[in-house]
Amino acid sequence: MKTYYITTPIYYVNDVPHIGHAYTTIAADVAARFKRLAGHDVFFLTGTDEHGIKNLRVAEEQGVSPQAWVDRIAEEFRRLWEFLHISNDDFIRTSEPRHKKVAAAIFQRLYDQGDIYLGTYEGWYCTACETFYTENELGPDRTCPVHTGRTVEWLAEESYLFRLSKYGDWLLDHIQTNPSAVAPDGPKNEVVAFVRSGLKDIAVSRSTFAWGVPVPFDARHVIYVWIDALTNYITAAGYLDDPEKFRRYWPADVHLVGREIVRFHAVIWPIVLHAAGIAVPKQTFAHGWLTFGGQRFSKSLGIVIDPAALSREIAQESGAEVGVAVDALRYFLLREIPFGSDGDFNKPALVHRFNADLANDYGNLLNRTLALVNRYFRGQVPARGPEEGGDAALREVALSAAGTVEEFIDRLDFRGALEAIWQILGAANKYLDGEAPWRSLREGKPERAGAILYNTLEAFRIATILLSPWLVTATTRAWEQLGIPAPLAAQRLPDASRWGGLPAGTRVRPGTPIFPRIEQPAVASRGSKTS
Ligand code: ME8
Repeated sequence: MKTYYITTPIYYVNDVPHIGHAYTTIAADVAARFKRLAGHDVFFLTGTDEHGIKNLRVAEEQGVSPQAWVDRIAEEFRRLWEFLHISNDDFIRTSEPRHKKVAAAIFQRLYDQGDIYLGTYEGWYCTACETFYTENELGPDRTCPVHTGRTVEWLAEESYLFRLSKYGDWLLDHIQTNPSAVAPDGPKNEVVAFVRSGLKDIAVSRSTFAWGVPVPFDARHVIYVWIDALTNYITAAGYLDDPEKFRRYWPADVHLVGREIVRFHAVIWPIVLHAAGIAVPKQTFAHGWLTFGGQRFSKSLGIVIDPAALSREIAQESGAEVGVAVDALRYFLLREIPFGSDGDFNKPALVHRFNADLANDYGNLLNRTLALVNRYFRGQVPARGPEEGGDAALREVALSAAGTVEEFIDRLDFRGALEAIWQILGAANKYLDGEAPWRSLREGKPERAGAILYNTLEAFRIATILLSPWLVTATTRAWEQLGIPAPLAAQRLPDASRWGGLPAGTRVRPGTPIFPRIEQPAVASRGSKTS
């Protein structure tokens, strides 16, 4: 069985999660669910990055111990992921013993072989990024290049340094021979240019605070939070504790990250692994940045979107169940913004997608078809009948579109995948309108009417299986209404690649609309900006 190991960044616990964190995690979840559907043995990892000055300072501000603080916020992340239907197989916290052991072992190994040495590090440090910058990387007035307006601090301290400089040529060669090691092209070119400009050794320990993994051979230092954090990906895969598991899942297929942390993942991390004699991940994929009104999410500016509150709001405005509203958010984020590009979050655009795509194209297709089956066929799926009219064309569109979805997912092109599924729904809606089973009924041709309803439902069945990674609750409800006895969770990709899988005679169970329309004036405007 093929394996698929996908990760999200482990998030800092300096604050509660927001929609930016949810964006990455939902994307990883959809890929993980799709790969399970495709029959892969999937390992999907997320977690929290709990050490370092950034987390420590917040705990101090709150007047609690760092451990108490990180326990509290890690729990918030866990709860949010459950609410958003995230199907992670593990949740790693860097304060766990299993992880500290691995971080220390890697550090020791690099030290033993001479790749880590004691020196002094001086430079401009941004505590929000937990990273040093050179003078010419800084913004105006010595501010952080990532955190606009934030002043950096000059730090000079005794520190262990890692010989990053030794491995630049190896990395360039690695990226050249593995063209998909970093994707998409923008971040990849940025990484290559950065490595070409010459890598400097980096500080990999801190000695001015103690909230971290102690350097195993020098208790005055803790391991730099980024080295600590990156090793989470091998800890959870069983690096020290479970060699069999590690062989099975490592190297990871994809590290999904936001663009601002691509250098850590695509420069430092592969070099650390390579130096330590461990295989490097197959790909780091950097997606775009989500903004609101063109601005970064920022608590101080009052720009925060809580995905749980937003989902509840959508549920209330539409009358849909909360799980279905969560599905709409999952769908919207991955449909509206091409994955890899930046995009602005916009509620009217979400409402528009909810009504046009989910309520109309998907939900209403089911409602109107099942209503006819109920009324004219005693609630039982009619026989398929011989192919005529637009039948073969619908079948061909559905099967050929279904056949492309996995390739889109392999490229993390979620929008492309959804557009392919929408070709099926678009064709089915057009088919139902064009073939007009109500006309066949009027003309006294109930078999033909039955065949048209069969084909429509069959296209709907295929779309439902394919959509299940995005619309976790809604597709389950749709499947219940279709009445197919085998559970949706037991369906695999081949079930969406054959025509005729819907058993004639199945007793359908029409229910209330899964996506009731959101009635509000705002739906007319569609200002979502993508770039
Ligand atoms: O960087 N748009 O943690 P972090 C898109 N602990 N994605 C966003 C986003 C936004 N506005 N805001 C956050 C760290 N993200 C480190 C990672 S990994 C070994 C250590 C997502 O809490 C995106 O994935 O700052 C980004 O890279 C990540 O959250 C940063 O989370």
